Amino acid sequence: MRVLILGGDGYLGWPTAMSFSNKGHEVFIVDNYLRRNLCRDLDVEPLFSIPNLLSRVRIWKELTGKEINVRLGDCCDYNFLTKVFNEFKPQTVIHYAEQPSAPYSMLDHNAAHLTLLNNLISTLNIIWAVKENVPDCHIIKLGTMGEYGTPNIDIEEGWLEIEHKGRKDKFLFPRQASSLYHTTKIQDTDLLWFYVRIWGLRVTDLMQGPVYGLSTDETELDERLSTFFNYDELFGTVVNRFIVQAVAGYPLTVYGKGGQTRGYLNIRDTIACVELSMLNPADSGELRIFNQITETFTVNELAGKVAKVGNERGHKVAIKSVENPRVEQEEHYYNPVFSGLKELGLEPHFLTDDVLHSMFQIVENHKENIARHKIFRGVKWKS
Ligand code: USQ
Repeated sequence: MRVLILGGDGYLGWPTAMSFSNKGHEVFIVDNYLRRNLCRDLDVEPLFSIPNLLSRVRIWKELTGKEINVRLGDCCDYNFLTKVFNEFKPQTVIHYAEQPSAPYSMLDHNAAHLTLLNNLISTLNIIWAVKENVPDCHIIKLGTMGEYGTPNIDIEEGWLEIEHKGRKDKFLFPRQASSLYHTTKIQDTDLLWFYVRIWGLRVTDLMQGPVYGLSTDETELDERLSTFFNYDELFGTVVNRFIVQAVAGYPLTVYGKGGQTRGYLNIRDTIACVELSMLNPADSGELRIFNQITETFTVNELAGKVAKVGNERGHKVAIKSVENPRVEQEEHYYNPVFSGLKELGLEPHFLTDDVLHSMFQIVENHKENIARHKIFRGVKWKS
């Protein structure tokens, strides 16, 4: 497959690029360092520094003999993007090129503006670049389980059949996000669905839950191939944050009552899900939606798991409920369907004690880099 990975420098993009290159796919990456620049500007750099993208692909080639092509540029720049599509003629494009943080999107007006523009214009440009250059190209879009919110009914995989006044139809499952970032993902889905209906594009929307982990087969080849590991409130996801907090002797920051339930997955499974979607593309004129999670936990359950393993390793782990800076339900029903990717062949990696121990080991190796002031800044959803 010729696969174009937009946002290929990111937490998920870089491990995906290496994995696909390793499997013999022809990989082309685009990135504009948005995430790196935001982290630097906001003083929330990851746990350890990462070579720039050009160095990463050089190291990858030295170690494996395999080539990953890179173009540095902005997906919101249509002239740049359409040229990349025209030059590379991808069979699959994977869209990771979004501002991915809910707390960042709620920081201030500038952050809200950047999130909305970046996420929607990049999606619009990809749709047009596909239509104008490679209309048969399969678009794989990273969506989020947060689009659904926490409804008091089971969450289906993307669609819902409704019977109303004796008639039936199928609609996108109701969306009700709880951050501006998550709202932009809903708007992405709407854009894609519109153009699927009008132009017959082939699209897979992956509704992903919070991802944890930092090891894949390829990152383990050499430390310089590691992915970003953020533990700050803006760009760190909750499991990664809790492990760093445990190592730093910082009480685990459970927001509010801690009954918030989400579907989680290992970074290895993100890559597997994207690959399965790529190898089994959506049909032309189809918006196919999968819920990309492997198991569900409350925040309290996650804190308990991390504390148990941390204590076994000699850390004295405390758990503390802090006032919830977000507006979200803290106790709620949560029962999502997530069978589609398993039917395609996904074999999940679960959040076992062994997985937590190996994450602890890597974080302990970089313990001296943990900056306590980065852990909590309390970005409030409403002041
Ligand atoms: N939480 C805490 N304490 C913390 C951090 C988070 O209790 O220190 C809670 C949050 O309030 C939330 C849950 O843990 O209820 C998950 O938070 P998160 O920061 O791990 O994840 P979230 O902000 O929802 O966003 C992350 C990714 C995003 C992705 C999303 C999937 O940053 O890109 O789309 O997970 S989902 O949450 O399913 O929408």
